[in-house]
Parts: sequence; structure tokens; C-alpha cells
Amino acid sequence: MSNDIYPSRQEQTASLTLRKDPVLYSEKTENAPLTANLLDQFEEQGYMLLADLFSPQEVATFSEAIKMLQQDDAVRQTPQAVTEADNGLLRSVFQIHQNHPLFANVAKDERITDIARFILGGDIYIHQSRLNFKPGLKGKEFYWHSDFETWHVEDGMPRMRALSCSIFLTDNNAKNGALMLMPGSHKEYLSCIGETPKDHYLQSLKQQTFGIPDDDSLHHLADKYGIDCAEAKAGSVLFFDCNTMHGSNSNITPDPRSNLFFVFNHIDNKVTDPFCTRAPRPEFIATRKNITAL
Ligand code: 6CS
Ligand code: FE
Repeated sequence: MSNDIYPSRQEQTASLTLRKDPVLYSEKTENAPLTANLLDQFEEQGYMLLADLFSPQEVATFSEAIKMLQQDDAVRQTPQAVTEADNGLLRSVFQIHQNHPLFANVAKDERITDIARFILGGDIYIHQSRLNFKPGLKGKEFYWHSDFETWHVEDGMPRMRALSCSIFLTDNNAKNGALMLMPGSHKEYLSCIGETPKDHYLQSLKQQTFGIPDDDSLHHLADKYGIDCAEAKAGSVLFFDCNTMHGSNSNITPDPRSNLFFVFNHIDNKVTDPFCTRAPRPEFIATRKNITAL
């Protein structure tokens, strides 16, 4: 691919190269919406966890809304819904910032957008939004990956200037499948082996088998950076860089784990043609047409 500074899924061997983009796109001044300590954390580890950003009342409202979605058979029939391969339970619902008034408002909430704008250094829009459900006893894992690798290859996101904001709708802990992250892994780019299959998203959003790191590279990264677990109460918010290596275990505890995700991308980093030979993924997974700055 021409002009591809982050090639992946093109070779038979994996390669680890240095990140070519900043992590923090603003100066750490006194006017920053976060303390220098938190900004350092984000820059060095590739994530930060902010406890109790949303109140218990707000979390209760969100929980009511997700219960309705989970109980609604019509939701499961929409293209935006991703169900588990084996039990048909709802795994994710995409594009909720467009299709759900309550969550559309959360997407614009300045408690999160001010932070995203600061880290990414200017105007932002939503590249992707989704709810991820991991119901008690039945919730399935998300295998290790860098989001940027997928967004670059399959969506055509040119540079690392995006981040995920995960709002915890239930308590997240090591037992119920909280997100695990490798602190510092965002500073290196790991290319993956193998080509992208046609209509890959129909499979990958249920269980990803292409665009995942090879075993040797994961051993290497885990030895080098270690693995942290984002444990916090409902209402807390995890911000993580688009290239931080992360994944999560299944949930065999009785307690559900539900999280709301917004992916903010800088307005100058809009997606182009994908960096693979496949057609772009649908708008409900990767915003291409409906780009409005928040
Ligand atoms: O393919 C994607 O865009 C998504 N897949 C994963 C496993 N994480 C990020 C994103 O939702
Ligand atoms: Fe991810």
C-alpha cells in the first residue's frame, strides 16, 4: 500500500516498530483539564483510569437503558447488534451515539470530550461507539489486540491520533472480565500476520482470529511491559490510546460487566481508503460520511 507508514497483514512474519506519532497532542499547561500526573500516566502507560466520573444516579439511568436493549428482541435483529456465536446473547451494540438519545448525550458530555480534545489536540469526532456486554456466567472474552491496527488496516485511519473512552456501567474487576492492558505497549506498533478476509467484521466482532498478534510477539510484549487490569467501580472511566495492547477474559462470575465505549478521533485524522484490499466496513462500525465535530 502506498503511503502506509503502519503496514500490517501484508507479510508472513510479524514486526515491531516504533510509534511514529505523539501520544499527547497538547502541552501540559496549567489550563489542562487533567493533572500533570494523570497526563504523564496517559503518555507513559497509554491509559488512565478516572474513578467516579459519573454519579450513581447517572449509572442507574444507563443501567435501565441497557436492560431495555438486552431484553428487546428487535435490537438483536439490527445490523448494529453483534451476538455471541454459541448462545446468541447480545455481545455489542454499535453506533449508539447516533441511534440512542440517552447515549448520544453521553457522547457529548464535556467531562469526557474536554479530556479527549486535550489529549488529541483539537476538534474531535466519534469514529466508533458501542456497548459491550459480558453477562454473568456467559460473557465471552475479547482477545489481545491493538485497536489502531484494525482501524488502520480495515477502516483506513491514517495516524495514531484517536483514543477510546470506556465508561463502566457495572463494577469492573479482575473476576468479571475487566479490561487488561499492557502499560507502555502503545509506543510500539505490532504488525499482524495474514490477510484480511472479505466481510471480516461479521466474524471479527464476535471473535477475532485475523488481525490478532502472534504468540511470540505477545510473550515478548507481556515480558517487556507486564499486564495491568483496569479495576474500578461503575461510573468510572478508562481512557486508553488507540494503540495500547489490550484484551479481556470471559465472565464466569454471576455479576455482569457492561461498558459503554466512545472512540474519539481527531478531525484531521479522518479515515481514508482502507490499508488493505477489502471494501471499507459499514458506517455503523467506522464513521466515514457522518463526520461532525463535537
Ligand atoms: O474491530 C473493531 O473496530 C473493534 N474490535 C475490537 C476487538 N476492539 C475495538 C473495536 O470495537
Ligand atoms: Fe479493543
